[in-house]
Amino acid sequence: MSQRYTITAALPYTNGPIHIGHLAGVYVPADIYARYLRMQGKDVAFICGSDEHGVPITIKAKKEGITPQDVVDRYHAIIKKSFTDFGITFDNYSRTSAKVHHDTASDFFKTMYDQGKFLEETNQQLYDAQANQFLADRFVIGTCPKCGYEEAYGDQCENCGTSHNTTDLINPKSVITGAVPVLKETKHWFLPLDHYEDFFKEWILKGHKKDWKTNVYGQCKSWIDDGLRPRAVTRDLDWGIPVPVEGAQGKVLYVWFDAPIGYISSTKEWAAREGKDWEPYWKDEQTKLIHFIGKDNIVFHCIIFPAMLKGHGDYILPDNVPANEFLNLEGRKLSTSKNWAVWLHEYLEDFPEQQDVLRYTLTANAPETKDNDFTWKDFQTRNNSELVAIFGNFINRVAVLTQKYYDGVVPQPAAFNQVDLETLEALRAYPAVIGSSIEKYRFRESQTEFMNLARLGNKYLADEEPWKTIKTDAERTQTVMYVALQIASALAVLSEPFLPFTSNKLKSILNIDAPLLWDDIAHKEVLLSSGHTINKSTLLFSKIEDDQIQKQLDKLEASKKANAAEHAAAEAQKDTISFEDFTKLDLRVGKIVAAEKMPKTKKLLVLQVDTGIDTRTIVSGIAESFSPEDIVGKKVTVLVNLAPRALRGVESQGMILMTEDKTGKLVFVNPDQDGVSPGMTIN
Ligand code: B3M
Ligand code: ZN
Repeated sequence: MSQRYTITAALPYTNGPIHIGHLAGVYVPADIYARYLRMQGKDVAFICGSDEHGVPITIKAKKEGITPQDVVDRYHAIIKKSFTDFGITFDNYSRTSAKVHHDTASDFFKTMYDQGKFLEETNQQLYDAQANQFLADRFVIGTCPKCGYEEAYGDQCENCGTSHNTTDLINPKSVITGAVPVLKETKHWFLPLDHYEDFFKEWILKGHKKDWKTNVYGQCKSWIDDGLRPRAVTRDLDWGIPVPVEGAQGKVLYVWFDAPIGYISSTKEWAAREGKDWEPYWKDEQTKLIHFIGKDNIVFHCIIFPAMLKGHGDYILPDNVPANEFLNLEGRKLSTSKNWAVWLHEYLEDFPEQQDVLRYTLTANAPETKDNDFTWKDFQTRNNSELVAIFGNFINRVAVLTQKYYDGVVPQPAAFNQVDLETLEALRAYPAVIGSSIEKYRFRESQTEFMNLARLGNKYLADEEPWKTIKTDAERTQTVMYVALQIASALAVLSEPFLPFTSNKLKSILNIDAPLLWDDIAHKEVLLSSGHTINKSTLLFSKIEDDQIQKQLDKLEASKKANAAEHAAAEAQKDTISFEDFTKLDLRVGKIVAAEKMPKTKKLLVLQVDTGIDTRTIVSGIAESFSPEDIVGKKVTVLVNLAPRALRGVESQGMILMTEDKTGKLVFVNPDQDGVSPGMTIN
């Protein structure tokens, strides 16, 4: 029996399409891994599906005046198509609104409930009295109790990754109405994580989990060291899976309780379709369960879901959880709501049939050990200088010369010289080298090794120069072309996990139709036999031009602007003030007559401002948006009677009124200019 693997990839929320961050962090690495294992002849179930419950979906539905089901139907279709388009080879892609999932999650809860694995507690939860609704999870934002981030969600802080209860938030605010929530009693079921502390110490801290990635192990350790607390696994909401016990009307399972069970239900759906038994994939101790996720999902996959699996009792635990850090885009955090993203469906409109270029760039820059940046310039360079210039160039030369010299027939080699033997020997080492990096979840490294094989081919041809020897030494040329064709066919096979579309193209150029396994490259005496005929060459990759890149940068610029305008309206109004309060402010037009950087600071400029009353010093935190020479001579709005205060030893005698567009750029208050829109706060 070959080793069995259950590979899961985080179930994407169906409240929007997916972007490059999703692909880079989760789906491409998971797909490389799954494809590689299949090529190793392993028994693989690669499982995913849409996560269709949870508050963000209901918020989106409310905003658009449609039902949550409408929202999930729309995005489930778009997301599923993106995965297919990018060659992500899930064995099954399900959805958590499917009946099999509702049944599986209900049963799971019921089994734990019947075994007394939950605490039932009535306590106070945040309630929005205006909206008549409890504020679960993302219905509330406030200050993170751990890191102080002011826009933390009720269930999790996106800044530090901590997951908490809504009542832990400092200064909570309802997302629905903006109201300050009140406390109201309600009953819920809690998973007593504290009861599992010893288990986690044993399993993660003392166990073999030290071989988990350091970011993953570190987060788990910090959680366990902080002490685990009970977590509510039910919610007062009307969208989700009804809590399947008496006295739970109007309550549903917490989305993070039902979603990971989605992996199990998706496996069931797959097995039923394929006529297989799903149970060994989740219950046989020999099966390796691997969860591919982003770093914000670590606690759910390493603590909460394992506690559920353990509490339930029938299931295996994850062998590894190779979570990635985040990908940024052109220096900024990717964001669905701010439309700061490269959407997969849009990418394909602009770069049709160039899925592999994106897969390649995302793997080359994968945020494996730290957050990483995607830039369009780098994308272009990776394509033009690596895929086109190295891999594509090598294949093109091999294919064209084989056609030209031998009418496409693989020639008979003569005796191999030392270089040939070393080259063939080096070639045979690649499957193990690439594979070993993949097995360690080091996908960047594995792809670099793969490209080293293409480099090897390129160098071999450049050194042996068959285009020269053809004039003088027919036998030598045959040998060189034969060796080069062996390298080309190894590339066709070993590229499959990374560049699946290219792999297919190359296999068809080389006319390879027998499925070659990974290790065949190391062990088969001959990969492409003499006498075999290859097909006409087509280019594997094409150059990406500057104007194509500029178009993408322009798109991002436009989204910055649109977003600034949209965001402006969002901030809630402050408390009403009296007219008297207002007249206390002495606002004047001033003119900046001199400006210089405050030494040893990044943000501060020291300005001399002519206020009409006097020329005074004002220290302003605008140095990251303006340089001194940009602003001398500018007329600005000044609050002149603000109490003076010393900044870095310089007394500031007033304040220049500024606003900030959503891209973080400060602008002077002059409402009639680009980038300024209604609702922006002046301060
Ligand atoms: N739906 C993905 C996210 O946090 C979340 C994953 C569920 S995996 C069970 O974007
Ligand atoms: Zn935080």
